Amino acid sequence: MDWFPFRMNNMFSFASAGCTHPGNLREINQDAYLSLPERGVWLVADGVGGHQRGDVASQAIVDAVASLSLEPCWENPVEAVRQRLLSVNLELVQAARQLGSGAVIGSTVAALVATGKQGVCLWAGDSRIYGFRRGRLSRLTRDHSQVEELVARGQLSVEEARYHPHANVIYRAIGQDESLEIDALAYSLAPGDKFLLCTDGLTKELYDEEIAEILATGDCQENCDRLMETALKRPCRDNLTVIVVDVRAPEETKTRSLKTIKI
Ligand SMILES: [Mn+2]
Repeated sequence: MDWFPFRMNNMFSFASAGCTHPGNLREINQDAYLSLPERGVWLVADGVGGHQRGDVASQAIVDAVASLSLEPCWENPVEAVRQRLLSVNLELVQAARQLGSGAVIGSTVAALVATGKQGVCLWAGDSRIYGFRRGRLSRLTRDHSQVEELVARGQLSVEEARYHPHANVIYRAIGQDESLEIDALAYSLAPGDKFLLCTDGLTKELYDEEIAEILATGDCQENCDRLMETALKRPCRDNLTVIVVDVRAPEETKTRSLKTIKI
């Protein structure tokens, strides 16, 4: 578990834990993730299934955003991450073009950027971010998938979407097209909040109610371990990746100790 009590541009401090696994069937893991709790940035990426080089795409996203941490400060962290995602998109589109015949080197992305009092979700594809506050789990992202569209139009139930033969079909991903729209959603942060970032490998195995029950007790490391263990006891035909973030009030201990100092 990574724990960073001191923040640079954040009003909160964060602990986070992440894990990725190929699952019970696949040999290659095309998922990747990045945790930068000292910067308030986390992301999961899921290499687009059915295409070769999905692992290259998800790792390229991780590397592009990770390289940001070399910069001493970010004026606008959300924009900094968004720009990296847009440029890695162009790089992947160009790399695929060199392979020819409509090749795609693609990956989903779901990124959480904490800045000031807000957590901002940026995403493309069907990897998800959930918020967990006072026992309630809320999905913050909306999948860019065919089945999610059908659910939104009332043509499929959530349960039908889960087992639909086209459940894996996404219409947006990094590396899919030169023009890329990255969805964004801002969520106000509060001490005690948790966030879960995950690829669809997790949500194919666990219902939201089960996820909520696991997040209800323990810290981010325990939550991350239990989510992985529970999913891996099931068929788990896909790769799966989980990051759990705990939001804490900033520098609580430091303030308390300063108050007791007497000269
Ligand atoms: Mn997947």
